[in-house]
Amino acid sequence: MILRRKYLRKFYMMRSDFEQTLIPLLYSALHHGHAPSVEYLHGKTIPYAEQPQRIENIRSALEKSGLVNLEECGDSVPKSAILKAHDAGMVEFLETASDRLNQVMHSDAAAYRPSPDQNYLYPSVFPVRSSMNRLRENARGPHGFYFFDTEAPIGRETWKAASGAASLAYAGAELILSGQTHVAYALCRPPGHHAGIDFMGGYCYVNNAAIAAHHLRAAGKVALIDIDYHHGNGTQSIFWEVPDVLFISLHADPDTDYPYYSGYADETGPHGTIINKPLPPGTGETDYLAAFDEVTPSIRAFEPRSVVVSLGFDTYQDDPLGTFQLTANTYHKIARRVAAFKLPTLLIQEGGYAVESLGKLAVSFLSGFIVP
Ligand code: Q9C
Ligand code: ZN
Repeated sequence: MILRRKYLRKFYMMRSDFEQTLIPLLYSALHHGHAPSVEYLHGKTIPYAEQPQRIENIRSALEKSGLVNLEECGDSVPKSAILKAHDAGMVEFLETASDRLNQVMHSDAAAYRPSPDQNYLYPSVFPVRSSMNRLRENARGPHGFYFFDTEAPIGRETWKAASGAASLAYAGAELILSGQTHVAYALCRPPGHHAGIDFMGGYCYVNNAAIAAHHLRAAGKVALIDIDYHHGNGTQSIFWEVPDVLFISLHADPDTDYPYYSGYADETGPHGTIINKPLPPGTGETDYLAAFDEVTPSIRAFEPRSVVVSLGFDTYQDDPLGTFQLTANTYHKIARRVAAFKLPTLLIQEGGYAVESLGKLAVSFLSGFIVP
């Protein structure tokens, strides 16, 4: 990202109380290259919920709100920063599968494609690592090795989009490390929190929040607060053994909700730096904020030097994937709580599928960081 000095002087003059006038909004048009049309549910195809318009609606609402200053970024994340969060084999698989899509879609390619006009590779057979763990270089299997579900199809531009999203997260961390801002919002798409060390799924390929948090470790301990509706299983895997990153996730109970096989309260990690708060289906504002307030003392006690928020809006009452009943105003209240830490804070876009409402939810959230 290129920072213009004039612009920095103009917009990022810090106020002593850690609040500021305009929040940098990091955006890249690269996300448009990644747009699968369908996902699979119970043997049928349904429209792919994670669509480009999500980000465009958030961007236009925030621009109209006057809360942000848009900063367009290119694909600038160093490979070494991605490799702090991910297995090199997985990253190479993603990159080369995107580059060589027609070749990897071999003779039974049709079996992996929803329709002939959709050039996306859908994985279909997944190894249980303990007993199925061979991936030979020339293997022409069903592309499932690095996946845990069918919901992260790979198209020709998927790597570019994912790497573009990671670039926004990385650029946001850079802005914070350089002291030029105390709050930044990275409009990442595709999202990242289901992408783990060596697995992808749930619309996620590269873990944007984890890449940012790894970078922010340079300035000290990091608290990564995941408020997406779904458990951040990928982020949890990446920081499981990392003692200077506290991972806190509030999400729908895995007994009833995706990703089902992680996110229980007894998953605390070898250093006690993982905090999972599973919440029952239908959770509303009062119970949600009470759960948030319960984890606040642990966050303060950890004494982080910065905060990353995995910001999903699929906890909204009208979200088609979630069951929670948060209102637009709830996001303002959550943001006030995050702002109250008075720490440099990087917001990373995760899920949220009530496409027409996302703009107002983002405006409500960001308004919590602005002094009235
Ligand atoms: N029947 C994010 O919000 N669909 N990913 C679950 C279960 C996958 C959500 C369908 C939801 C993934 C970033
Ligand atoms: Zn989600």
